[in-house]
Amino acid sequence: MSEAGGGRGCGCRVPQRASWSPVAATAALCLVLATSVCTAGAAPMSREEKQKLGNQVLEMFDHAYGNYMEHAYPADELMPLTCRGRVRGQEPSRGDVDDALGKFSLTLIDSLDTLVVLNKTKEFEDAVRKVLRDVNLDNDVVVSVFETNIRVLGGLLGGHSLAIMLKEKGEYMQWYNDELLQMAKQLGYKLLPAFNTTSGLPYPRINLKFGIRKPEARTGTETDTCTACAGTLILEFAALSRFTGATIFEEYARKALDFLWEKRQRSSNLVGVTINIHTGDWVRKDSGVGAGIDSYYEYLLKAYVLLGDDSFLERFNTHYDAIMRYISQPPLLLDVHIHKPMLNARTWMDALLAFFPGLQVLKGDIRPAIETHEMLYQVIKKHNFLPEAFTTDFRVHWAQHPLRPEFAESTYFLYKATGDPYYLEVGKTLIENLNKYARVPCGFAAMKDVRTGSHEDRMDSFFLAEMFKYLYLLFADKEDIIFDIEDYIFTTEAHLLPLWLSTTNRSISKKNTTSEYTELDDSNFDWTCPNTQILFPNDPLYAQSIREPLKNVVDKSCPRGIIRVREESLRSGAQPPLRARDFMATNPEHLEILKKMGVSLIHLKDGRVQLVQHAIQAASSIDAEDGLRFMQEMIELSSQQQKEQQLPPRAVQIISHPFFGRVVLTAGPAQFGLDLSKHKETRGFVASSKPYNGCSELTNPEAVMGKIALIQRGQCMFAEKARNIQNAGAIGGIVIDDNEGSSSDTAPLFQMAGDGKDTDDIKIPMLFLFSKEGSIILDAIREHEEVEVLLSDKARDRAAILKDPEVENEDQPSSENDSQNQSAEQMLSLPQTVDLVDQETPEKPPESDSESPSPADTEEAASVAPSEQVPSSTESHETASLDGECADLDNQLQEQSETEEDSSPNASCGTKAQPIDSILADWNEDIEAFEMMEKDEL
Ligand code: DMJ
Repeated sequence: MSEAGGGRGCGCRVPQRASWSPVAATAALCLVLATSVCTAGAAPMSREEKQKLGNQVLEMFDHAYGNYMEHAYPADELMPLTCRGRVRGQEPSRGDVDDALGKFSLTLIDSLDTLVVLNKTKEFEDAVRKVLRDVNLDNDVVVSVFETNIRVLGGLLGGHSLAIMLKEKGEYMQWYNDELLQMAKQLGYKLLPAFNTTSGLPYPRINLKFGIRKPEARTGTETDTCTACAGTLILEFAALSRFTGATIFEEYARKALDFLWEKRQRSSNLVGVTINIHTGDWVRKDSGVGAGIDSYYEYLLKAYVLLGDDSFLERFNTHYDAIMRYISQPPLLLDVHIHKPMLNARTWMDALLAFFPGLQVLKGDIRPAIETHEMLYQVIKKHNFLPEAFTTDFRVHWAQHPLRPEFAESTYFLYKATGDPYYLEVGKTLIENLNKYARVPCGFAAMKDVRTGSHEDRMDSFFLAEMFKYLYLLFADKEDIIFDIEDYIFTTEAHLLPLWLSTTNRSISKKNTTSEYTELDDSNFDWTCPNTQILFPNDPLYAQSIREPLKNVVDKSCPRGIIRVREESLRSGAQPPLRARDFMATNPEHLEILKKMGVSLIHLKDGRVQLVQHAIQAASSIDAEDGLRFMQEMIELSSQQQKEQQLPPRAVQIISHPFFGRVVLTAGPAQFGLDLSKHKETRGFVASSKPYNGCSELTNPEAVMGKIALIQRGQCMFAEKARNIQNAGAIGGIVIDDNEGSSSDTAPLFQMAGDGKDTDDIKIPMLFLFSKEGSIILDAIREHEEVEVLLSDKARDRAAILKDPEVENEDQPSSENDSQNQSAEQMLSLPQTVDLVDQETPEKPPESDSESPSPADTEEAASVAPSEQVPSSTESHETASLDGECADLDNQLQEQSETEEDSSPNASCGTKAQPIDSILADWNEDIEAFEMMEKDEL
């Protein structure tokens, strides 16, 4: 059995392994290949079209890989906007995200096995030689253990796996003598010092040259790591052990997994997002299937597939049961608290969870996989890509999209399981969107903001490791691939490991397993397999019928309708609880309800009102729960209102040859001049003004007349520059930052303020670009002389731009943006005031792909509220005890455990009041959890 496709009956090809239970395998891993089945609804795709799309994927890969090799190699990554390599230390730090870069030609290593999957065997041979010749694993760089494992160790092992396969075939790689494996082993030993903790959980970072302890290492003081970071090692480490016979790697990875399993919250069977590597305490007690946890679950199931060790399946199924009970709220997957799993921990989802439908396919649970995938697809149809985070009512929560492959991965697995051509159409859309919105002359650029279509100078290595593999495989027939993909398992980075490893050097698994199970306990999970061999042929509308009710879920979404159904259903017949959006501070009835919910109003000296909730003052536990929800809603409402009052970023799109609209730069607006959000875009050729700072009358009016003038920031007010270029006849202006190296990747956008006087006389649009983005235009002028750009609120469709060169330049005044600020050339950073441009980009990148997003709008409740509504809630970490909750409509609700250790599922079911001590203990714990989450999210 491989995850790539199935074989017989319930779809599992079962390798012959001594102790591996074929019953368990066939029953639990229900991936079904139904290629001959075509469900009604989506028309079958012809072989020609599939081939055409496959070829398109190949061409796109060539564009990405070719540009990396030409312009970036041997650097770790390509910077596709500036067309050069990203070398750590030479670019402004992006924070933790840079920990993937170890000066080891990351993208090349991550691409190795993709080359073979895509039939580029010669290029593979060449790439392996380059890795052996050029890559140094002994650099004095601090790297993420997790990222280095999944991308570099996994890349080397995937490369090795396919190198020996090719060698055996007899044509290519005849010279190969396990050199990649030797490098992998060297790297494995470099990572081992990270495991030197009493818990066996690895430190999150390590210095490749100096390890952890030595002072030169500059790392080793961390106390926390994410669950996925500690729990995503077993496939690579076990493969390394089994390939080499050095058992230590598998032992260490098993120990870390054993520890995590021991630390699961015993009543909910969930794990938190971050854990203390020394004490084993959960640091973040929220739990989902996305950022921070995702591949921990993935590796439990896949470890069972690769290693045939029942205890991994047992653990996976126990967690899966909990996930489906608490986190899955179809079609949503929402984070909850590990101690109070009926309480949602947030009202947004992150993009990393898009891998989960694929994992559900591997598990054999097709229905919820179809549902969640469909929901995600609709979010994509709305925004072209999956934003890093989006709310339960499908608004953008964090607008970035670094070309993540998870959705393509799930699409591939769903196609393999259902054979429904609908998923081919989905893949086609992904290809189209990548080419339309992310493709730039020098590769593919991450989306900085899916709403504006602006780019980031970034092409992560996983784009080559994963995206192209899954897209190519989606359209490929068996004969299009030179080996049998079903003999391999995909790691989380889509590296291929051969299933025959399960029977090689397997002594360690027996010797060191610390699982508490001696015999497989299957009482807690369902062994039945949704046998799609029966399902689909008998009911070709099956997948479609699951998708159908979700078709309009994004457009017609109403958060209330989808989430909290469980709570509301509990009180059928009861008065619906007060919602934050309906609340009016002047309504005495509302004030009464507030009191019942334990919420008090505090009038602050500055006229604002603060809301505080004390669960123990609520009339009942249900009121306390309503109070908690009310507070959470109020926080959300406030931050949303703040956002709405802010202005989104603007876009500068280069439309002339050879860019043709592909390069979109994120720009800051001005508080004066033409407001591009209210008027059509301004289009024109660019010209540099003289003097370049634009602080006096221009000496080259003939050059800027009818054009968009480029001016350098500094030495006078923004408004003064605008007047000078306007007087010279410019139709717009772009101010370029004089602070060399600045970029919207690393600095918060801001809105150019006026000069404190009336700026109604400024009619032209003005935008601001940081230096890096500005230099892309300046370089373009140097190279191509005539450079035409579009100034707008968001990137325009390329086809429309190219068809319709006549774009109106409306010359409307903008009067609403007068500023009273008196200082010269004010730069008002966003968080300080609400009337500035909304950056809508994360304030800090996640530590790793497995860390939570940090959206700008997750700050604590703001001091803004609609008029007539209560203005503020700033101290709202309060929560309520949940005694009295018994069952929801699905009979899924279990009573909340009161302490981590001591809980029996039905102990307090009933309306009986919870003891005050227990309420207080819960309350403190929740406050702590909320505070922690808020801190993390900020
Ligand atoms: C990849 O590096 C891996 O899939 C990882 O597990 C999380 N996601 C990134 C890509 O988004």
